[in-house]
Amino acid sequence: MKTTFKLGNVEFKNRVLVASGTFGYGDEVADSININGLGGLITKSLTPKPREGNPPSRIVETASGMINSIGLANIGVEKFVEEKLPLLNNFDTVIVVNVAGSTVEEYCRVIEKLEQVEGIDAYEINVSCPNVKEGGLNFGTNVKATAEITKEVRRRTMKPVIVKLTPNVTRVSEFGIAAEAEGADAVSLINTLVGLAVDVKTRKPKISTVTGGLSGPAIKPVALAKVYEVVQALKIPVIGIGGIFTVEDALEFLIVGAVAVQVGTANFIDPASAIHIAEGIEKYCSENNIEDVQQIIGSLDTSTCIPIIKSWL
Ligand code: RRO
Repeated sequence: MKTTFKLGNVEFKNRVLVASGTFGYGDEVADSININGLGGLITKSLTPKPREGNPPSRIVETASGMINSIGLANIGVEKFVEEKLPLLNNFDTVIVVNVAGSTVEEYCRVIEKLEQVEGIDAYEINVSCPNVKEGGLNFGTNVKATAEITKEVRRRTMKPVIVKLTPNVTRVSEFGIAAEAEGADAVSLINTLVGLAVDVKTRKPKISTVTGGLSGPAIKPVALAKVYEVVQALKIPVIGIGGIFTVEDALEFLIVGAVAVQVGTANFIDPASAIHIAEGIEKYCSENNIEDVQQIIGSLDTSTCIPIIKSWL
């Protein structure tokens, strides 16, 4: 049974990665789960300098998901290289560093620093953080800025570049097309949807920044529709993210056309979720006489449907 896939020269052992911001830098769970069972590990977003992030409350649970407003809290690229990367290099899985910044120049500084060290396989460029004033969504909701960041990052590395897209736009495929045109190797989506929760006793927002990013099972159907849209519009691979908790959830994204998936919010309940899902995909394939997971990808049968939206662009 073949479970592997490649992005550029990088081979992933299976199709299930852990999403940025839901797995720290891997060190906190390294003793309790088998990290080598992951298709890949994506770090929390790194910026040139450490960031404290937003004040509390910055996480709240909702009926079928959670809202976060972490505000890009991270240890900064230098501390990551000194203190976290050596541990990550002990693992036999693909290491993807998620990169963020307030300006194009900041993204470039992170890449330039990381290009000087060994042990990083690929980059995910976060143009989609919903919770910071500068950068983040400002880039991710502006096609030109998305193109510019992709172009500048591409000039600085030969490693695979994955651009992570926000769903908080009208037509997400326009952003995918811009990233593809500037040399991205893949896109990943969706980042969180802007959400709001209110405490009716105090009549205050439950999150210090009023709104935050909604994730979890609530967003899966939105994510599937956005992935479907982008798969139709792009030639480069699409990585699906959004409320994946079960093997079936992951299979839905693969069937719609994602080459791989990322498990996010589920890690807060069980950090081994992605490993169980990867094992479950393998089981599904062997039970259905599928020799290569690739055979499932894009196998969605719409022949009996009348698509409401036929052309996305
Ligand atoms: O740190 C955050 O608040 C955050 C980020 Br960078 C992101 O990309 N998505 C999200 O939901 N939260």
